[in-house]
Amino acid sequence: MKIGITCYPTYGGSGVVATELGKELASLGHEIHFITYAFPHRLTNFYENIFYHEVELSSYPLFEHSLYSLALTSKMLEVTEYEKLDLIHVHYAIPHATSAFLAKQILKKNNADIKIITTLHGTDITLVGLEPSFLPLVKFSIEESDGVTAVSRFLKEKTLTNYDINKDIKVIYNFVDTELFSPSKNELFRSHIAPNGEKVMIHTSNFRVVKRVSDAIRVLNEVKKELPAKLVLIGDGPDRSECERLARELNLQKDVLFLGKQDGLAELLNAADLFLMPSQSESFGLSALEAMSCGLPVVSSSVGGLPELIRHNETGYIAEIGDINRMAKYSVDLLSNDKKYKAFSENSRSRAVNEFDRNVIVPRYVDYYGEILNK
Ligand code: GMT
Repeated sequence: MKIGITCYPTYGGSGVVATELGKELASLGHEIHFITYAFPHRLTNFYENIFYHEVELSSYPLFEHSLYSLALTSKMLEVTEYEKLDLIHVHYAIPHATSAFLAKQILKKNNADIKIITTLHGTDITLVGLEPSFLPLVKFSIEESDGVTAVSRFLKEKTLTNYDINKDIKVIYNFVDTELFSPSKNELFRSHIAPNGEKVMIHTSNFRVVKRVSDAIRVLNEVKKELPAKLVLIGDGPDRSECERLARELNLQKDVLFLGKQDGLAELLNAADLFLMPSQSESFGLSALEAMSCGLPVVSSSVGGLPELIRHNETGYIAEIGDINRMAKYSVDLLSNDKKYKAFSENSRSRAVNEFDRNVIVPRYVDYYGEILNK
């Protein structure tokens, strides 16, 4: 198949899923064309059958604001016509699904066709898409897509009810490369961050308010009352300064390590014991899956699709959103009981390998493409 992929190419789970999917599809022999405004950051090597088409933004003086959605449509049209694409798979509804719809209409006028598949990832449905000005547009773009997938049952249900949509939405969970994200203790980094044998908790995110990173810091504060511990925070974003302020206020500046944006995530996860995900909204939780694949149990909030990923009392623990004391109690419970910790760690790894490995999930996308193309 010849497949166009559009996504947000820089940091963020939807871009990671889209790029890793493109790499997997290419390794299965499909021809992949990324149509985005920047080079996807997870495309680290040269791949024979992966092509990149940059969406160019014109800077005509009259256009005070960038016309990205229209520029994207134009690029989709150009690539579809010249590369003879079979389908375009857009990740994150806004504005990608709308741009793709427009491209499809223009192609129709020229007696050509393209199938559009939209994957819903999270805040495109639960936050931004619900803004009154966007809602009708998002609803329309979903309804007009030839195929729609959602990354959890939770997100599918939210879409159907919040947008009053009557459409078949296929749930395809996030996936992970369990060979890359595999347990392999990183003693060197660990000795650097926890020189006195402290337990290490870790969290990675884009530091948006919905991630509630400050809860992770408060959890550390409680855990430290029971055992020596450190917290590693990876990523950057709008809430980081507030988190740094909180760490100072709680006198935790030596115990919370802000590492900023990092590559080599698997190595960093392997220097930690436990992953914290206290989010306010999380349609799946890709970063928690990557941690589980490295054998880290997860302590999370009970929101969104997290209960579809994390098995309470088996691969980790789930607490009410904002319930710092309970999250801390669960963390201490795991970090102070070697036998229990080992069992949870093995369960996490097995669940990642058996249920969410790339070889389990990617064929579901391929089958779905076939289904939509044959419709
Ligand atoms: O929806 C977002 O906030 C953006 C998106 C991203 O690009 O980071 O994240 C979502 O997509 C991921 C991949 O499918 C999911 O694993 C995340 O749970 C989801 N984030 C939220 O729902 C907050």
